[in-house]
Amino acid sequence: MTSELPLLTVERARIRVVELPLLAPFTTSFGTQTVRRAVLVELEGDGAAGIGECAAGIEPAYSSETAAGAVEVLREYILPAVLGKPAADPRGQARRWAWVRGHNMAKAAAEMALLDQAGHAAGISLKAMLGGVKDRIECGVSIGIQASLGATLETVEGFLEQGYRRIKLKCKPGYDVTLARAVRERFPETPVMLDANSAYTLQDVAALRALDEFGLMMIEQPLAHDDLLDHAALQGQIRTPICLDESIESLTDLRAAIALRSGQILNLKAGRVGGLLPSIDLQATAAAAGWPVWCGGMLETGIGRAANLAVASLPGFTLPGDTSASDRYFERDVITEPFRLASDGTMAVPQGPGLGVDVDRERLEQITVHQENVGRS
Ligand code: OSB
Ligand code: MG
Repeated sequence: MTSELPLLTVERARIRVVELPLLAPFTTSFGTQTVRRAVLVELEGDGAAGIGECAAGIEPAYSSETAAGAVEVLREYILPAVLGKPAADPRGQARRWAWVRGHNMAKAAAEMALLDQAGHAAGISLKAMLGGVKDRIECGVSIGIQASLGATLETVEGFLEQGYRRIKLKCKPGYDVTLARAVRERFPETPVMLDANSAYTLQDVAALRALDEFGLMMIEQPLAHDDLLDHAALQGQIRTPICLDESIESLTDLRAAIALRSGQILNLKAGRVGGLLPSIDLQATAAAAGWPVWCGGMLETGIGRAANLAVASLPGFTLPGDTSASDRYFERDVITEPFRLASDGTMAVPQGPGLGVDVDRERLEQITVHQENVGRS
């Protein structure tokens, strides 16, 4: 955190669950998603309000966290740790729930709301609070497994026409080499990568080595979420750089991955590592080790997307991320000004106070499926 942030109290806290239908189903090696269910945290105190979005999905498939679990942990432990307590800056507030083991995505949602509140109180952007250095972010797009190779190629073409600078394709055992070959033949120059979401084991090394000939930028999370040793063994046998996603839930994980050479690139998602403030340390540590970093995504609404763009403006983030425009996901986002991709494939980092987005209250009410006040409020 570069700037001094105001000491604030949290006087009121609310948890809200929203469901925003996706424009198209999103299929990975672990399942298909048709809706983004997001837990939102709304905070108020000292005349300033903040909102944060939780990355957790409906099922514990990508991570052990779920939206329903996040609601419980926020209600019972995380929000009571700060509600009505003496004023503190966001880092000080976050320390109050550090005793809670795990639940990084729930913590990150509360932290995002605190930072938004502090930004509103101080009149500074999240980008400035985090120490961001860029005003525009290069954007890639993450494409789910489609019904056919033909449909995949058409989808890729559509996104390239919009300007996206990097294509990420979800893959799984048996749907990898044919996919990479077809995309390479049709788009020989396009930066392309695959994301396996932990679908392989070391038994699959032949198929993974066969991917080497396609000049992929990287393969994301080929092996189990907790297997840094096998990732290191695999990286020793393939040329394609391994990018870690699910494996890295803390700075400790990242330091181990660097020491073991379990990969070469980091997909950084603030939710996965417990917040935006911890993300500052991870991107600096990755940069010091020569690991490029890029900002991942969890199909966030415009609220979480604003935070992703802010963190992606930090100096360690040197590759295009999964920071796609609102219209890649939703018919109508939950913010008044949806995020739009410029024809050069970049998106602007919000400059206004806090997250720098205005929530579309009418849309928010429309998509709310549950809400509750926390504590006495
Ligand atoms: O593995 O990066 C992933 C979405 C949900 C869960 C996990 C992942 C993803 C994506 C989509 O790849 C990224 C995005 O566009 O938000
Ligand atoms: Mg991934």
